[in-house]
Amino acid sequence: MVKQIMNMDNNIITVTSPLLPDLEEFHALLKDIWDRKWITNNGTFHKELEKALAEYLKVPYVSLFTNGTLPLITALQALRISGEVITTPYSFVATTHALWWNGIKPVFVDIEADSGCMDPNKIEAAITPKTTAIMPVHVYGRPCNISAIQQIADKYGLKVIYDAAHAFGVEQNGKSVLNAGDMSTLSFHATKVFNTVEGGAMIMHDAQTKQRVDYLKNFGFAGETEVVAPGINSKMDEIRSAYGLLNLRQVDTAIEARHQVAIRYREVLKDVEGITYWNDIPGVRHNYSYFPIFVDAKEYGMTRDELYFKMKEQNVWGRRYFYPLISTFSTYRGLDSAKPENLPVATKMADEVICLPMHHALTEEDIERIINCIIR
Ligand code: T4K
Repeated sequence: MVKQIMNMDNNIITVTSPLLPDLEEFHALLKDIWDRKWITNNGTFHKELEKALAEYLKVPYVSLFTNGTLPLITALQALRISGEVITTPYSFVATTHALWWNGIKPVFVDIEADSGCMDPNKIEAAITPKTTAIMPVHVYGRPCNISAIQQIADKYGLKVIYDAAHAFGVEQNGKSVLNAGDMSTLSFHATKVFNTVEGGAMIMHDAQTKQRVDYLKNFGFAGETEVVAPGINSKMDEIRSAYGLLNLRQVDTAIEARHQVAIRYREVLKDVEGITYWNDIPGVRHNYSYFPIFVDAKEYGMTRDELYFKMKEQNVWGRRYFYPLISTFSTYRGLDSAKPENLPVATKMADEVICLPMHHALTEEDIERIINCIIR
């Protein structure tokens, strides 16, 4: 309640702001839905959005979901993953929860300091006879070391499921990172570069797998009377599909606006001692979904939390994504792999990070206010 009241204060700059379709255009599509009286279960707009997304994202098949957590849970079901899965502690908690909901033991490995993604050099030591898959995250939309991860997966006969919740539209050397591994999943939550209010998707390589996933997200129904698996209900409805179709038309403009914000931040922050950030990677089409900075308390003269709360006092609401590490939460901290000494890079990153406000609607004035909180 408090949060809601505070959010209405226009003076607050939040970490993100949703990309909203034009209301009149949305109304026109709602009228179509009202006329058709077909409001969910693989309707016209649902089919159109799957097709449009496959084209935009340069991927062969897309299956829409009702959020970004259920495709993770369903991908593990579809590939019949069990036992242990190697994953990263540096993510949103949904990544690891998806394993837990499938009765799978997460095995955490450390991350790379220059990307925040799973460190491929740490994977082999974590493999046991029970390991069946690797679940990395393209965190903040920065691509994982896809080829190194695939080499290990091939050597040990493991599946790879990418949590690509942050990687909408990210490409490396002209190819979508969403084609990597056996499957990738996306989140279309309000806070993402491309949103359908709530929503998500799974990307797969072949029609047969799409068919199976489409059964799984519809209770396992493979026809009117046949149920082939204990599926779940995670279908996207027509209203959010229509909203998504409209947002897809403006997402490139939004990504370019985010890019300009990143350029401004980098121009100024390069001269601030004790604050570091990442540059763009040559050959990568970034989506600028987040702008993490890292605070070296000694050099900067202030801890990350001191800066975070100082910003908050001035109504600049960055976020400490991803602090605390997933491995420190009560569900997971008892695992051997969750020990902080196993995860030194992730522990340090979680202690130093602040994601600065980053969205398409930030004004020059907003950016000045944000920067002025950081430069002393
Ligand atoms: N995997 C990864 C790697 C993920 O990051 C996520 C989700 C998932 C899987 C699961 O996908 P979903 O099942 O969620 O589709 C947010 C999001 O709820 C979550 O989707 C996201 N990752 C995570 C990183 O962040 P919160 O609790 O930090 O969001 P919240 O409500 O505090 O919003 C942040 C700011 O955004 C607000 O201060 C203001 C702004 N905002 C937010 C909403 C919801 C708006 O301006 N309007 C809005 O409607 O979790």
